[in-house]
Amino acid sequence: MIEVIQGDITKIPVDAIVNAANTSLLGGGGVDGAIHRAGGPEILEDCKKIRSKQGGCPVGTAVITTAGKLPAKYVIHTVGPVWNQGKSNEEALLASAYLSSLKLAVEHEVNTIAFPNISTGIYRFPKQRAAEIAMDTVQQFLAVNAVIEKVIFVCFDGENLEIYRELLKTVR
Ligand code: AR6
Repeated sequence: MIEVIQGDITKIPVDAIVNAANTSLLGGGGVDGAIHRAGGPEILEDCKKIRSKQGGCPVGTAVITTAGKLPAKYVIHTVGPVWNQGKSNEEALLASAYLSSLKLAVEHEVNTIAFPNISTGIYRFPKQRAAEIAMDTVQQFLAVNAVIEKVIFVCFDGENLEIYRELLKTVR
């Protein structure tokens, strides 16, 4: 089941929320900043442990940490591509960010997961195309995977909300 809502992802009581992080895993602005601020220092502690093991998180991949003080159980940190006029394999990398997050969620028996609109803020990926990729990737995954029961797309801005609401009509 796919839901679309408008809101702040740090407030959503699901098994896992996804963070639009960067390769350093050390935090940043946008939704990344909001998650670390609201979740407290435990999240960064976990990120640093992962960094010392694997040296960061490549674009299109994902890692999982505690959610600290957030109502979620886990934060899945994924790194979307920086938009470069479509010249740097951005579409495949964005799909990979969603898919890697979903696979990691299943490994941790996550039944409910919330995604922000990865790469559509500071990384400037065109919102319509990003939403199509997100919706397609999630839909295809849910069709063959029974562990994840609910995926919530949490839109922060009204433009993304409208785009996702329109797309959701086409998947029903
Ligand atoms: N809840 C849900 N969505 C949010 C929230 C929130 N609290 N805050 C912002 N958004 P961005 P990116 C939306 O810029 O483009 C960071 O510095 C926002 O409106 O957070 O993937 C990282 O460290 C937009 O639709 O992520 C990276 O360096 C979406 O979240 C870089 O930004 C993604 O915007 C990643 O850039």
